[in-house]
Amino acid sequence: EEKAEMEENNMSERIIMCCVTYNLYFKHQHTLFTKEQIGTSYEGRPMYVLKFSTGGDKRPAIWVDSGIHSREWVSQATGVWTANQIASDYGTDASLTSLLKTMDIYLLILANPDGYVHSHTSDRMWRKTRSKNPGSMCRGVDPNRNWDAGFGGPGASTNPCSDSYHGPSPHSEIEVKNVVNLVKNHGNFKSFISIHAYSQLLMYPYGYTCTDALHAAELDSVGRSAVQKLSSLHGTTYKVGSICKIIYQASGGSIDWTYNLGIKYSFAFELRDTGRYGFILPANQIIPTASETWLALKDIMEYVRDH
Ligand code: ING
Ligand code: ZN
Repeated sequence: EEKAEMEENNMSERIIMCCVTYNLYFKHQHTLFTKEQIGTSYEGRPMYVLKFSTGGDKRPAIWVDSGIHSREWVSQATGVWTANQIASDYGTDASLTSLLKTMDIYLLILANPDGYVHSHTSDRMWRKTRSKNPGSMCRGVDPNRNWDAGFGGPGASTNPCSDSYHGPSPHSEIEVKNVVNLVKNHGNFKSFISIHAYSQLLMYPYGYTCTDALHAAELDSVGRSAVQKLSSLHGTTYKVGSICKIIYQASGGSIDWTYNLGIKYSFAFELRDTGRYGFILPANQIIPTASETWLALKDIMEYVRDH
């Protein structure tokens, strides 16, 4: 009976993106989200972004991506969980509902689909894209060293066999280019959040330099508020700081590029854990990780809405 009622009242859409299939259910009559193709990957997989919107035209928006590094599996899993959470919380969660009255949320769950497939089929520790490197036997470019922000500087490798190979030129990777095109065409992103694992960090620009970003103090306080919310659920502790100061110098990262483009609230998460399991995080930590992260995401989104 309950099931019949669900089918009657709820709209749903089945989303299939290479190895990820999920159903989003939502309890209201208008369409809360659309699935937009932003391009295809190197190996030809369609790349879809979910756009959560209640109307308007290019409303101020928040970007969230997961899975830019394929082996960081809790990232993609958190992306899927978050999509479902937005769809089911809309209309009941006051904060999310008010946010979606004035802003849109874009969610790219699989920022590196070819790598993700490869990490399932051949090499669990695969991080990069799967593009061919002319003159080398090694494949792939680090999609988080490929952005046009300090490109080719410290913390990126010139060696195609390295896990942090920056690639032949900025935005050489089609997966990166697809996001660059969408962000530039849209022109109204207020926040850009990229989800990695692991280390339990919430980071802001810069990665390519240890010099403070203009808004470092504000970003630090937004970050500290967000991780306080995150910790309130299961007691997970996070550190907050600039990429360069808190993890390592890394050039060509996505959030440095978006920050320099003018998207002030650019952040990157490193989800659980701190290294006990690392990339091979046990499945029973997926939902606790995603749910605590959601509290931080919502806190950032509320701040962005109000500023
Ligand atoms: N960490 C990130 C990396 O690409 C990072 C850290 C984030 C660097 C944002 C630059 C910009 O190395 C992981 N785990 O991939
Ligand atoms: Zn990563």
